[in-house]
Amino acid sequence: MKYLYPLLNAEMPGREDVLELTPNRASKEMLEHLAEQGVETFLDRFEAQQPQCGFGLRGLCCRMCQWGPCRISEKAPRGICGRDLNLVVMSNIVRALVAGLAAHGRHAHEVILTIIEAAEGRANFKLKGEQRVWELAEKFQLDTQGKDLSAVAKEVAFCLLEDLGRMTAGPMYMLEAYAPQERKQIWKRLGVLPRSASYEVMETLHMTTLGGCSDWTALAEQELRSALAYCYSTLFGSSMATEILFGIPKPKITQVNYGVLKEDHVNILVHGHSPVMVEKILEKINSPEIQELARTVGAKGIVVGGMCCTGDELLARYGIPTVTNIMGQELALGTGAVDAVVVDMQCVIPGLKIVADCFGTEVITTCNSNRIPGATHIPFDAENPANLDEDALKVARIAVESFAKRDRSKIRIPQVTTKAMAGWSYEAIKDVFGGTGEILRLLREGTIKGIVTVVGCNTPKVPYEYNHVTIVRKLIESGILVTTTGCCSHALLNAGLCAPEAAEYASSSLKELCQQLGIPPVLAVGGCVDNTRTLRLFIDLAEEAGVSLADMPFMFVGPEPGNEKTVGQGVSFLAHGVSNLVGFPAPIPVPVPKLKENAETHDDLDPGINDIVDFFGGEGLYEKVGAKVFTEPYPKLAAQTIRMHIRRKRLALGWK
Ligand code: BF8
Repeated sequence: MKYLYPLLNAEMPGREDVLELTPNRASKEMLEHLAEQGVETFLDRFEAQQPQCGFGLRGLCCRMCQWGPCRISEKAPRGICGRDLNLVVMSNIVRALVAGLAAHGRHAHEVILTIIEAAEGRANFKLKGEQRVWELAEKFQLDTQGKDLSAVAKEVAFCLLEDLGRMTAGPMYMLEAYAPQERKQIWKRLGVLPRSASYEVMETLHMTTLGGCSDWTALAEQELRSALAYCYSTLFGSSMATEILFGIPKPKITQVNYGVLKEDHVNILVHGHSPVMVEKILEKINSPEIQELARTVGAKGIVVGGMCCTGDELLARYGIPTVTNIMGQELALGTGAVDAVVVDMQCVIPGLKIVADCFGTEVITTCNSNRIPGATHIPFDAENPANLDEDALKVARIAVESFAKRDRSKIRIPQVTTKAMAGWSYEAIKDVFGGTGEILRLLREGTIKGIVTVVGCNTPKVPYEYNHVTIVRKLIESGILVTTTGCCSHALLNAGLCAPEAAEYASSSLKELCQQLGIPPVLAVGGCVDNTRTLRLFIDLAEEAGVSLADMPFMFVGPEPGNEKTVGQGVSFLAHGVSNLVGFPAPIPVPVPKLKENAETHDDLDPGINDIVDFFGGEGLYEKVGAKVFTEPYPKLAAQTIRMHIRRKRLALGWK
C-alpha cells in the first residue's frame, strides 16, 4: 500500500494497488484505458490530494462557526469557543448522519408525493403495489371501509409524509408499525424516540451550532434519535412507497457488468436514486416510437444499463442489467459507448461530466437538486407531474438521437458479462426459504451460521471493490448468508457472487441449501433504502426466536464507507442491537497505543483511548443498545472479526 497513515493504524492504496487488487477485470481494463487516454478519474484526484489532512481524517476539525476553523490537538485541546475533542468529533458525526438523513428524506419525499399525484389521477402511474397499500393501512390502523385502493394509498402516503415532517411530539407511524416491542421499550427508556426526519435534522443542526449543546453524551443520544428517524421515515418510507408505486420485486436472472453495453446499440445509462421519472423513461424507451427511432439513427436496438441505486431498483424490479457503482461511473463512460447518461439525485459525482465531455456522452439531469453545468436539464417535479410523459419521451428521444452524434473511434467495451439473480424483496426471501420459522430452524441447526448484510459505498481509501468481494467470499465460505444493497451489491453482482452458481464458493451446508433452493448465497435486495428489507427479516427472526435482536447472529458490514448516508444506515442497525463492522476508520481519533512517559517496560502502554471511541467501539453504546462498532481495514481480518462475532452470538444462544 502506498500511503501510510499511522495515526489511523491504516494505509491507503496507490494506483498500482488498485490495479492489482480490484476484483473486476472490466474495471481494471477501464482504469488502464483511461490512464492511457489521459482522461482524469478519481484515482488521479485521490493521488493529488495526498497526504490527506490528519485532522479531517480523525474528525478533529471544527467548521461549525466562523470563529474557526479550529483543530483539536495536544497543543490546542479546545476550539476557540471552548469545544473539546469529544464535542467536535461527536458533532461532526451527527452532522454527517443528518446530511445523509436529508438525502434519503428528499428521496422519500419525491416518491411519496408521486403516490398522492397518482392516486389523484394527476401523475400517469397505476399503483402496482396493492398488497403493500393494504398492509400499511392496516398497520397504521386507518379506516378503509368502503374506500378504493387510490383513496387508501393517498391516506397511507399522508401518514408517510407526516413521518417525514412532523414538528410536534407524537409517535411515528412506521416506527410504531414495524419496530420490535423490546426495542421500543429500550428507546423509550433512553429517551431517543424521534418526532420526524425534518425535526431531527433541524434539532441536530441546532444542537451543534456555535454555543449550542456542550454535552457530547446528549449529542450521542441525538445521534440515536436521528438514526431512528432516518430508519423509519426515510428508509422504510422510500422503500415501501416505491413498492406501492411500482410493486414488490421478485427474483429474476439477468446479466450484469460492463459487457452488457453493445457497440451497435444505443446505450443509455440510468444513474442516481429516485426510481420515479426513470420508470417513465423506461416505458418510453420500450415504446414502438423510440424503438423505431433507434433503427432510424442506425442502431440495432437500445441497451439500458443501471448505475448505483437507480440501477439496483431497476435490476430488482425488471432485471435491467446493472453496470457499476459510484466509483465506476467514470469508468462506464470511459467505454466511449454510452450515448446518454440520465441522472436523478445523489452519488452523481462532478467527475462524471469531465469524462462525459471527453467521449461526447450526453448528460441529462432530471432533478432540480442535482444540476450539472453543461448538461441537458429536463426536471421532474413530483407536485407538477402533468408533463411527465412528454418529458420522459423527450429524454428518451435525446438519448437515442445522441447515437448518431457520437465519436465511434473511441469505443472500448470490456467484454465481461456476469450472470446474476436479483430482486430479493423481504417477501421473496421469506417465500424461497418457506417462511421465517424455516429460516430460524436453519440458523439454529447451523446450516446457516448467521446472516450478515454487507452494504454501502466505495471509497478510494481501500482498493476498489476489493474489501467488498474479499469479505463476502470469506463469509459465505464460513456458512454465513449475505444480503447486500447499494454500491457493494454492484461489486458482488459483477463478481458473480449473486448468481446461483456462487453456491460453489459457500460452506458445504450453505452450498447444499442454496443448490436445493436454486438461490445464491448472496442476496441482492435492492438499493440502499432497501436495507429495510434485511432489517425486517432480522426483526422477524429475533421475534420468532423469542430473543432480543442484540442476541442474534447478525451483523451490518460497510467495507468501503463513503457517503454521509451510510452513517445513518449503520447507526440504524446499531440502535436495533445489530453490531457494525466498518472497513475503514471513521473520522474518529483512532486509539493508537504508545509507551507512557517514563515507561519501564514495553507493556507500560497508554492505550490512547478517548471517550468517543469508547462509546462506539467499547462499552458506551453497547450498554445502551447491545451493539458496537468494529473497525478493520484489512478484509481478511475483517471477515475473521465478523465470524468471531457470529460465533460468540451462537454460543451465547446455545446454538452450535
Ligand atoms: O445510496 S452505496 S455511494 S449509490 S450512498 Fe451512493 Fe453509497 Fe453507492 Fe446509493 Ni448508498
